[in-house]
Amino acid sequence: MRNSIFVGAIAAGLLGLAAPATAQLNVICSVQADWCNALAAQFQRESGVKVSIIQKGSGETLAQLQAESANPRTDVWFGGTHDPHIVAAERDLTQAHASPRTTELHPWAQELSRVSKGKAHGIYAGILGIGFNIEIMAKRRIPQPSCWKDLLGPEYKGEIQIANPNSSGTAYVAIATLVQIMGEEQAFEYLKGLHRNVNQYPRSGTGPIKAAARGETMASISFMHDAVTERVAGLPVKAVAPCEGTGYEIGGLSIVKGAKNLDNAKKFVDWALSAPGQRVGIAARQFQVPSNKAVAPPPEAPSLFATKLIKYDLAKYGSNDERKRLIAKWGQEVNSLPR
Ligand code: S7P
Repeated sequence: MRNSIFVGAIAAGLLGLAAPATAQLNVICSVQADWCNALAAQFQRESGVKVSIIQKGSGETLAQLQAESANPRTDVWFGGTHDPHIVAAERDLTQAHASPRTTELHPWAQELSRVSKGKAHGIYAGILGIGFNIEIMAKRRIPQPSCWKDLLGPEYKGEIQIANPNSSGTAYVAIATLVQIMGEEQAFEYLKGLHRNVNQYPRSGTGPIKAAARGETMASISFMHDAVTERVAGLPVKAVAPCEGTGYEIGGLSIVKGAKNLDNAKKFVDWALSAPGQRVGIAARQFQVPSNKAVAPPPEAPSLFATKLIKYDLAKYGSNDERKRLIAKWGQEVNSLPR
């Protein structure tokens, strides 16, 4: 999706974001298209800055920022899971920004700024869960899953989707979560068992829940808020937080090092972290938990408090070496196995 809508200088000046008519901002956006489009349109309207926005998953965005690092074409990376944002910070692909909005954020979001040395800002939180198509399960008289271990049962043979961690931040959060819950050896045994039941590892983290919603797969490993998006659209899906506990993402927001439109990038980040900026996601019917304390989560959003959450080790699992090692190990020991 490439969206390039210019709203003229008439609107410029709202909220003190006035900019010259030629002002530009190039954003890569790793949330769903509705939210990306709404962000671009509203920031343009309020600031007069012409926003060019491309939607791309988290792992793919990290690869793009690396590829263009000698001559960056991107100014801001909005959304996507925390680990690749932390890796980008460590590889010096992004730059620190002391946003005046940081103190308005929940402690879990400020933790991302701390670990990334001020380069990545937390914009939302999302809980990892198991998604499933309730109609298929009811028709086959299969009990709804409630634990990670349920997905190893023979009734799930060829019925599960999880994205490919080489391209998807969601899938990497799943691997890192299982390692933190079970220990590495057990987690890889689990992933090998799961592999026998997987029908596909799609590129994008949201692909599996969309497939479950359409009845193309019975179950998925997905962020729970993405299941809510499908459900409010009228599709027969549900998601549960597994009984053994689960992990979560902190959606990141980073300014690219060497950004050609640095002042606009800073304005965008400060606006996106503000309460009005965060309400754009809610208006676009997205159900992550907003990081600004002044913004109440939408009532349908899965609650961070009602879930048995692990204390995700951002520094360890967001480090370049650990992420690379776990993804390579998954490729060699899990994805290479026959199904
Ligand atoms: O917007 C939905 C969402 O689940 O998508 C992002 C996710 O990282 C998609 O990218 P990947 O393809 O890399 O998994 C999440 O950050 C976000 O909550």
